[in-house]
Amino acid sequence: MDAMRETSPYLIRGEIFPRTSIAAHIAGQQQLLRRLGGRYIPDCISEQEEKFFLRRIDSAEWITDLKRRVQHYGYRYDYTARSIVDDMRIGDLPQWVMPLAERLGGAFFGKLPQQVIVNEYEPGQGIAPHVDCEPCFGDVVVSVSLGSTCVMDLARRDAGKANRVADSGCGGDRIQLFLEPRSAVVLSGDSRHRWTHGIAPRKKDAIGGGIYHRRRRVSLTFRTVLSENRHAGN
Ligand SMILES: O=C(O)CCC(=O)C(=O)O
Repeated sequence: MDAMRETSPYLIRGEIFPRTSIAAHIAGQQQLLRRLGGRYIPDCISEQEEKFFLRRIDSAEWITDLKRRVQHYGYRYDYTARSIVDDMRIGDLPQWVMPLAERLGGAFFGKLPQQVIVNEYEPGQGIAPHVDCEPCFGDVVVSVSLGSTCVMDLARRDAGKANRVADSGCGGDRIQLFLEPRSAVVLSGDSRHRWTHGIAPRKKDAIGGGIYHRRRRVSLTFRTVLSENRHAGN
């Protein structure tokens, strides 16, 4: 994070917050996530790419059976059965997402991811805490944020009721990740398998000393798909 970013105010929808506190939060979450085998990468894509992806996504058809709208590429996913079978293969990923899929493939997956799910969250919408289907998907999951900030909650899977906030050694039970537009969060290792991730259905997030009003956020989640006819037991 450069000096500009540390000291200049953070302007979101006309509200100004000091950079320092949210910058400190982000630096902390980067360390915590690394200890759990994950990564947080600010500015993983450019503003131009963000606009381009949003245009492509908005010109495609949405699936509307969930509380939030989604689009599936590569493979469909059955949220009820929590399974992926070979006949759910739609085809190759679309051309518009390939340059990013190749970049993420090289950096994090060691191969080309085969599935992208687009999630759209209007302010007040979220996603329940979950661990991505383990028999369906590989060990790395990468989510790229477009359009808005939001807080993603990570919670230790076997956490009791105490719900202690994570300390610097990850001794706690939950971590709040501040996801910025154009950032990527990489869930791998413990953060993929031993911690749940979810987004509370809120219109604003209080974090790092500021209040961040959510706007429409669209995420692109990249996964590799494990072999056919696997069914999740969780
Ligand atoms: O919106 C996100 O960044 C996370 C999406 C997610 O967890 C999922 O699709 O399972």
